[in-house]
Amino acid sequence: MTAFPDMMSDGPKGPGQDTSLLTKPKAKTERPPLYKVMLLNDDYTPMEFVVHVLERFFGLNHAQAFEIMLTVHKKGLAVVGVFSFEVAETKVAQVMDFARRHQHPLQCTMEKE
Ligand code: TYC
Repeated sequence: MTAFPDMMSDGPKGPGQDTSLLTKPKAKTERPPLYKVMLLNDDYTPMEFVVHVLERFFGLNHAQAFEIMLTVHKKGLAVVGVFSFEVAETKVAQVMDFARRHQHPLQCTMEKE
């Protein structure tokens, strides 16, 4: 103890000095994993159908959709977007369902980035 309160370390706290209700900063801030959604080539699905799929489910304009379709056609597959797990899963399901309903063998898959 000292006669001078200013010099004590455990005296009453001034404004902004009471940290008892503050949560500790997180040690790590991990971002959720991302998933690549890919389209696979086949010999039967019409090119225009693939372009339509890319416009409809991936929000691509016609030129972008055509370019990605051609990449898949030539290289066998291409990444068409990168999403959270749930969004990727939904896109894959939408594309697979749409292709099946139109009786095209188009395949769409996802893979952790
Ligand atoms: N190879 C198909 C054709 O020649 C076109 C195609 C492109 C199919 C992309 C699937 O993901 C695909 N008609």
